[in-house]
Amino acid sequence: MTAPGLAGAGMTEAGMTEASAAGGGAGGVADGIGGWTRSGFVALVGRPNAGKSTLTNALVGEKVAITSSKPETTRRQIRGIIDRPGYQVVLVDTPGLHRPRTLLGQRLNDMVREALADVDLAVVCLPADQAIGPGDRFLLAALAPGLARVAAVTKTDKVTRAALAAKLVEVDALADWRAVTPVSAAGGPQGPGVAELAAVLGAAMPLGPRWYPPGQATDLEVEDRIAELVREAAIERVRDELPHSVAVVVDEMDLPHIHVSLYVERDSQKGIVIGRRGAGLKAIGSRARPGVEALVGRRVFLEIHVKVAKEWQRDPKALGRLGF
Ligand SMILES: Nc1nc2c(ncn2[C@@H]2O[C@H](COP(=O)(O)OP(=O)(O)OP(=O)(O)O)[C@@H](O)[C@H]2O)c(=O)[nH]1
Ligand SMILES: [Mg+2]
Repeated sequence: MTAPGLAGAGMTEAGMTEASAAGGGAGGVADGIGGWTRSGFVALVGRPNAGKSTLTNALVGEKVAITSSKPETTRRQIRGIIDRPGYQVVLVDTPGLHRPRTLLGQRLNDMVREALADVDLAVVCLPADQAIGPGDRFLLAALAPGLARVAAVTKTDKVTRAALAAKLVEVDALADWRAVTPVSAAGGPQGPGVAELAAVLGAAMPLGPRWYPPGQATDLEVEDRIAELVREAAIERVRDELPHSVAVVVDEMDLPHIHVSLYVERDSQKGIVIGRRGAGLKAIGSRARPGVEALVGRRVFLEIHVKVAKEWQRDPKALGRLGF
């Protein structure tokens, strides 16, 4: 996951000359001492619904990851870039680590482990309004012993000050943290603790180049971001197991027309998504469109076709076709 040209994460000052000779990095924009800044990779991990993607967006200052009240929303590693004077932190938002029920679930957990193998630091997200459970302990045990870790106690707006104070004490005792930071990301970049957390991460990074040019918020292609926005809109409309059954692919961008396939796993689900006289599908399009239009900078027509890919969450071939 690290950028080419350097030996990997955790570069030291002693390695600077050699790294510099190996040539820059994607951005090539430098500041700080000798043209170097603090920069590195940080994985956001935690159980499903812990607030990882909401926090990623708040830290980046732009929506790069979709979010929802339903667990297991994130299905890939999503890089979100914090770029500030003196540092650049490449956040890697990950799927929630969970007990897998399907092949997809196993692959999502594998993605979390892969992300953790290649970062300078892990931010462990622990919701303030939830008790610390076996899932959190499992995750902590899975972190490599030498990996620096910061606890983000998320959703602090959901608890009283007294409950938050008790939670911070409890979290502090859980591991050898670089920092334990309370944060409320629902309000975006201005949310309590967001700027403080960004500064903690920036200061914890090794010296290095900017990996991404200023202004780039994510590594995702625009097609992938559109597919995710459509999936977010679909997840919002459906219940029970159906959010997990939805997968979205952008087939073609022929602006202003964008052709999108929305996959479900069974015929019965197809009917639910389309709704009476297409009302469900129309609602998904209306909900997704503003975000898509903001992304491509013009009016668009989202042409969403609902298709069935039988039991795709359990089928290795179908998973491959859908990019897992
Ligand atoms: N009140 C409040 N809600 C929050 C906050 N952060 C996240 N949420 C809500 O918590 C839910 C889950 O947020 P996500 O950011 O999607 O959580 P996640 O950890 O990325 O979830 P997965 O991708 O499924 O693992 C959403 O309904 C968010 O709106 C917060 O600071 N305050
Ligand atoms: Mg997420």
